[in-house]
Amino acid sequence: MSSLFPLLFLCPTLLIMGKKTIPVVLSIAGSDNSAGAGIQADLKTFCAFKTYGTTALTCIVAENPDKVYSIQPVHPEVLKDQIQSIVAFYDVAALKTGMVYSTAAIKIIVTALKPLRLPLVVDPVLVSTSGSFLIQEDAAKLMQKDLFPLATLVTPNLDEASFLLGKKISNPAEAESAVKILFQKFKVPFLVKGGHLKGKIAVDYLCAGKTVQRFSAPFIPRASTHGTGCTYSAAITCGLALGFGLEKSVSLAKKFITNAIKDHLPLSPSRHALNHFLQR
Ligand code: PXL
Repeated sequence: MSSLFPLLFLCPTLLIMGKKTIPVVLSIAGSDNSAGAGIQADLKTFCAFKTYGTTALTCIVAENPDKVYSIQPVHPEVLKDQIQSIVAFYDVAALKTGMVYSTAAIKIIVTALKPLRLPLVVDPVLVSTSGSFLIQEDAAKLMQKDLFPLATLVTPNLDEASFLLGKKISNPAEAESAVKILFQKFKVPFLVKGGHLKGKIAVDYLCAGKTVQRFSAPFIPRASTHGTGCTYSAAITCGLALGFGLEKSVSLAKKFITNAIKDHLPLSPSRHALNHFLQR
């Protein structure tokens, strides 16, 4: 016990009775039964970061990486109970939202999260990699008005950033200027993911104040991209839950998503998936 004492003194919040506690994270998102994106991707990422992942389902999507077959929203009262059951029982360290889909879901989420004031990563999911809309039109507006103000970070890809700005982003300079405009417009930190610009390096742009920080990694061509946005935002959520600041959380998550793409899992000779087995 005496040898444990200095450790207990150094990390009082991490150690209870000599055992390290594990941060609890919550994902409020849709189910992707093909398990590359959505809640399934989030849970795999939460495991890789050694956090305890919990979920609140907004909708059930029947899909594979090629095609969305159908979307069934979860009843708003059931969504509300899922969130309440978690926050009433666990000390949630950080959370994320993914596919929210409807205005009814957004209203429930905003009402539940507002009083909690927890670190929140909002992945503004609009369209699937296969090209289907994953949000209703009025919900896309309400998400900006009511959910964005609660965010610690909003993580649009280029298409989502273009939609939020009402202007196409087609080169790195435009992506860098977009992140500044989005930060000024919504007054919360933004990470614009430039991966889809398809140069030799994939650069993401973070603006949380006056300056823009760049996060670069080699662009990996011809690899699975289904679920990269979900995985990336889940990884950032883990960083925040583990006590890292915003920049460090993004840089850890960027490393994780880059490796998950690079070391993708061959499911068959022609199909592959992100590798969530990697440790952060
Ligand atoms: O990658 C976006 C996304 C998010 N959430 C769910 C999805 C998808 C893509 O298909 O199914 C549930």
